[in-house]
Amino acid sequence: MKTSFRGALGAAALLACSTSAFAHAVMAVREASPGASYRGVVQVMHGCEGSPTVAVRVTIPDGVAGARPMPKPGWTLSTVKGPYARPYSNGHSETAEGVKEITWTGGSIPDDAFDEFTFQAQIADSFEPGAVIRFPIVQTCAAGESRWTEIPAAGQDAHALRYPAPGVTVVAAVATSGSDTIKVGALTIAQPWMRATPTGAAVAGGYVRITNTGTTPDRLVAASIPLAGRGEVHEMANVNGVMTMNEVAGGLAIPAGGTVELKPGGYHLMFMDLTSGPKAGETVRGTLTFEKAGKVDVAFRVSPVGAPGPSGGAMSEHQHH
Ligand SMILES: [Cu+2]
Repeated sequence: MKTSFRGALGAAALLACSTSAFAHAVMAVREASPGASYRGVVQVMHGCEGSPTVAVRVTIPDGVAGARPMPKPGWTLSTVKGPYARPYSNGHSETAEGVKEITWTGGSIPDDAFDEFTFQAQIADSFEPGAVIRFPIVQTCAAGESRWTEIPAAGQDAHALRYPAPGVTVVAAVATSGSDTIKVGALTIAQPWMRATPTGAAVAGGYVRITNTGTTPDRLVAASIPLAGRGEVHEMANVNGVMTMNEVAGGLAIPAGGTVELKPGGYHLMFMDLTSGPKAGETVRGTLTFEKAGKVDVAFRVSPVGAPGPSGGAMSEHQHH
């Protein structure tokens, strides 16, 4: 009896799994944070019962602002703009309307192939962690259409729906594992820090560990702090026995599934034209800019002048190009 009971449970679990495997269109990045940018990746898993996919339309729900689609070779992009349910504020200005719908048409994805459609947007800071933001998606095929547009009623389980709109779960911008860790989409940005600079120093180095838990690479393309006129992403190189550093051309790649550590003697952020030096014990707010994840606000903890970093070395020993 016990064995057959287990067998019945297994069959039920299999059924539940096959329902999600049946989904034709999903959102690849399943988490978003209030007040942060969100990279939406609509994944088209297959066509409509043998027919190729020829159009993909995603509805941008309330609370998601500033949506910008990524053009896709071979596809024509169109957007529908409209008023937001509530004006969106990014702290500097308010926006009352924007893109509410994005459509890619004109291409063709064979039924047995897979493809992705990308957009970027800002998540309103009014969302509470645990909330689910649903993005209705309509997939049009040469023959037929799949409408992943059903929104569960309050308290209703989305699994009870036949064609639920793909959901993205809101998670707190600062992870509970440590106050120095920030999650933005697929990126985890851990322990931003810098060293206090000697009096009169014109440059300061910044360090951080970045992990990409997603399936697509990203790039760290810029960094800034209010104390510095400009910031760059640098790499160290040993040229004829002399350590030199240069800006990383095109930005620092953060590979899918990989971790990149910026540390003394290696990749680092270089803040130049300092108007005043960072002082030990203070926290310097700054912004990292990623090609896909967008702008991320971070806080660099400042260690004493020459403090040993994770692997030693001091910026002042290095020549600058
Ligand atoms: Cu440098």
